Amino acid sequence: MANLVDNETTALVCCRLTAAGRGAIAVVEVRGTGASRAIEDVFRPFSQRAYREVAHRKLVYGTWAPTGEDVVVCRLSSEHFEIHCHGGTAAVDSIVSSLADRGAVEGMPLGSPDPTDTNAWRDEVWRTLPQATTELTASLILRQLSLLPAAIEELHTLLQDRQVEEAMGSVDQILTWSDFGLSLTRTPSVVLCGQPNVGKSSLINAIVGFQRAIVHASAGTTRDVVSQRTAVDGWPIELSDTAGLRDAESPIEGLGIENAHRKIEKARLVIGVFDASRAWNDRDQELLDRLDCDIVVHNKSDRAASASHHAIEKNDAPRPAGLATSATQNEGIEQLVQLIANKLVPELPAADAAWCVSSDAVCRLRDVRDCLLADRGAPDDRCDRAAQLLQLFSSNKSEATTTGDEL
Ligand SMILES: Nc1nc2c(ncn2[C@@H]2O[C@H](COP(=O)(O)OP(=O)(O)O)[C@@H](O)[C@H]2O)c(=O)[nH]1
Ligand SMILES: [Mg+2]
Repeated sequence: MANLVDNETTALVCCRLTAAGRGAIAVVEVRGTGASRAIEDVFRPFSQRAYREVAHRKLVYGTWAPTGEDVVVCRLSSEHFEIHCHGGTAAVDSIVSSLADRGAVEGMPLGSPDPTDTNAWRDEVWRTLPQATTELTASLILRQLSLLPAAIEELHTLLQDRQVEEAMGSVDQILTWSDFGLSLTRTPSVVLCGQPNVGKSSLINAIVGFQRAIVHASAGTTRDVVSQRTAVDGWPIELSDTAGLRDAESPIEGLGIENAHRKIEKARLVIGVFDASRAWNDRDQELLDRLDCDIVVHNKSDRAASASHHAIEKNDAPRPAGLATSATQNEGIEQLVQLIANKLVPELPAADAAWCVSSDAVCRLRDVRDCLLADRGAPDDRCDRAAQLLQLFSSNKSEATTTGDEL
């Protein structure tokens, strides 16, 4: 993080450095002339020492007087601070509001693009950035800081030159990857399901690397949906373990199975887990047919040899294709992680492709597209209207709620 130059008079600005409600801890930055006075006014260090005596870059634990919240404050330079507080939106809102009471205006973080050079398309990207939860998604969003405004500028030139077809092509190109862009700030749900005791909880634990879900040899151990946010190959996911799908033996287990079905219905990716240590049976087949799995996993592969031998002897139905894993031996887990990542993001946009990362920007471009497509008016007029629409968003986003029809 860049520092402010001491003794330079600058506007008092505060900003939220972390995405709303995403983490356990949130960070608010305050900088500019008067920042130290504002902090000293509201921050009470537990050490009882006056805050102005604390050395730069030292973390100081104390109370935010207006709310009584515990916070940690770090002075980065004379008039530049970071306040680390509870991650919930209420704590952040109250800190921002008490800073506003002391004259701070909410702005962009230090190091963000030049605030005098306003560009709504770039600012949208910048504002979306804190919502990225992994380095990979953040770096992909960051790329659009320059690519999207450049593509919009090119589009604007095409519209001014009244090249309808080319402008249309350019809009479509940006919109093509915009669903991907929007997905970078979302966390898709990936659900593991299957019969009891096949190793679903063990697989979840092997993937996340710690004992998130209870594992036990008795069937019906997992009764509720147990979820954990993690990342596969850099892509954020919410991984959920579910109750084993069978005829419930108790009302509580029945409720867990209902929850599992609800979770499966809403999931972006469903992983069906089967037991490779047993022969493939009718119940497995019935579940496979019912679940519409994106990935089929045959777990307990460490004990698969005896099962296949048994199957040949008994002439059992052949096991369908799927990934062999052993949660207890940690085999096939990396391949499973890779497979999840490939299913979620089968293709990446070209490194120089421009796309939107916020729904506001997508809506605006769709308006521009509708404007160009309109079957009324001469092509030149449509271009002019579309250019105006683009300009409205670019110059003042808040005014840009008018539709193409209103222009
Ligand atoms: N041999 C072997 N046992 C496993 C494997 N995965 C899980 N188990 C065992 O199978 C039992 C049920 O596992 P659990 O993860 O609770 O299954 P769930 O009911 O599907 O969640 C436990 O005793 C686990 O130790 C595996 O890959 N190999
Ligand atoms: Mg379980």
